[in-house]
Amino acid sequence: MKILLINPEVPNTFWSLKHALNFVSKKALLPPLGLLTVAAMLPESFEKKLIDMNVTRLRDRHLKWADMVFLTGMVIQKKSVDHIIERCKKLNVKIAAGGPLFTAFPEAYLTIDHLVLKEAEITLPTFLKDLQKGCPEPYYTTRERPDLKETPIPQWDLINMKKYGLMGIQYSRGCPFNCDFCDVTRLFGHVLRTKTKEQIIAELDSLYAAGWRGELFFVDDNFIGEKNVLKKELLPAMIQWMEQKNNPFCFNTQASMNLADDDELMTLMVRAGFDCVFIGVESPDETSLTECHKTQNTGRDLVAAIKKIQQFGLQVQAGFIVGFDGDKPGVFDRMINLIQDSGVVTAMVGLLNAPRGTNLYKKLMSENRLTEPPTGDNMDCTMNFIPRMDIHELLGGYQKVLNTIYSQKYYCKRIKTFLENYNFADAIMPKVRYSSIKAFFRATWRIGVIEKGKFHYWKLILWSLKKPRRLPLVVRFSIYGFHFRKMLKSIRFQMNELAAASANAGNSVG
Ligand code: B12
Ligand code: SF4
Repeated sequence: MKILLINPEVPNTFWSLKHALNFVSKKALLPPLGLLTVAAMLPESFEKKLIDMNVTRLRDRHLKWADMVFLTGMVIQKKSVDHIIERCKKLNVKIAAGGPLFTAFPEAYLTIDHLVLKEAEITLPTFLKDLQKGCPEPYYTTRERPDLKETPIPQWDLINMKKYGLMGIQYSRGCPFNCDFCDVTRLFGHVLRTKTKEQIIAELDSLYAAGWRGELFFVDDNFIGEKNVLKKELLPAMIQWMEQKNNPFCFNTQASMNLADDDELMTLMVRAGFDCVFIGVESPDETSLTECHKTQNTGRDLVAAIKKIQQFGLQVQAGFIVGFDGDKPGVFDRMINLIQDSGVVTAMVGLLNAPRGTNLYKKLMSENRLTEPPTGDNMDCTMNFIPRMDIHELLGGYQKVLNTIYSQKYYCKRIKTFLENYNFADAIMPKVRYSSIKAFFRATWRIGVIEKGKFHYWKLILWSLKKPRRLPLVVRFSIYGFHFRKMLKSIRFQMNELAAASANAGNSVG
């Protein structure tokens, strides 16, 4: 049987880093790890091809080759998903679809031949059995959550690694916390399920053998959900592996703020090669943090906690949200101060949205405040509910935060704040490669010669030369900044349209 696995196109967003990837001649940030994992679960007798539409064009000849298309998707890929479904229908190619979009909105895709929902480790084997018997059902789902000990190594040979900025690896699923806007716990549960250290070492070996060097993203939603196992088992094994192989990788991941409370864990993570963590900081205000049950962030000095993590050798990227019921007009300035003072260079500020099934969604439904389904992009100026704050005030404040933190002046100031606090001593830094040198020259031309405000770039470069270890990070941040400024331009445009639309429709935003 011939299976064509398709990852639909993702629009250009703050998270896609598309403008930044151009500097290093990469097409996409990460490969579709879900599809690569699913591919590895298929029988060996199946022929497989994978088209990631973010790096390769999907042609009719690809579809005609296939006996069945295996389609994945996030909500943000909806437009491309709809287009693929239409093309498959025209060419009479059957589809089996799975992944977060279909699991969250199955009723919107009942015309698809086979929905294989939730985690494939459970639903896929039943589907495959039925398929081989010649009687596959239209709908497969489960209430169970699989043990990750059975999850295979992703099938790397289906992609061209050179097209991607990072490779992905997954250690755990689930998160013990209960933030009310987050659908990770609805998708993957509160009980953390992990792979064994042997599985992770085998995955590292497989990536190494496939020729990958450089950055690896642990895609876990909260890598530190089970600290003791990390400290006793996984991290020591990774430290040993990295030493043996002469540090071929550096790692980044997502973690909760309580990382700052555990010096031993931070030390071990840095020794293992972690140099960056993404943390959901969300809000400078205790009331808003309490409102959304972000208990791990309450009752602490957030700036001090972030700085402490940086001092251990981990860059902190962070997510922030405005639009909580408890947000007062002063929240915007407090958020700018928090971001600037803590030196979070990559700060992702979004408008609150309520994904379906979350506690926030249920609360808003009971208050009759839900509008349209979320678009899946928390930075496209849409909300799927009516906020408490006046919409113009909220959008104006949001715009002010974005305009300020991504302005060259504030952005460069933040880079300095971060680098002055960051401990390089123990960090395993990404090795300088040919592509980094090329990126430096491209950045110098694009940001240092062509772009407005170039003196900020040159000031920063000259400043970094006092301590040359800072230079690669300064160049990298400058390239990210270029992407953020480009995205901001399109957001401004959407903002204006949205403000006009909401003026016509009273206070609601959809
Ligand atoms: C890595 C990641 C990214 C990466 C890239 C993802 C990529 N190229 O695949 C980056 C950082 C770019 C990213 C970005 C975003 N992401 Co993201 N991301 C993740 C994350 C953390 C891990 C995904 C992953 O690799 N998992 C590991 C694999 C093995 O699991 P999986 O993909 O779920 O696949 C399993 C099943 O779903 C299923 N399956 C998947 N596909 C298929 C297909 C078939 C045919 C079958 C049978 C089964 C199947 O089987 C697999 C094995 O069990 C998830 C959260 C999570 N825990 O999954 C969020 C998540 C997928 N992201 C999400 C969102 C919202 C975003 C953003 C839109 C955020 C934003 N607000 O802007 C952006 C935008 C995208 C962009 N412009 O690039 C949401 C999606 C929600 C939804 N219902 O669609 C998630 C679930 C997190 C969340 N709850 O908020 N993301
Ligand atoms: S800590 Fe992160 S992953 Fe866990 S529930 Fe909160 S937002 Fe979701």
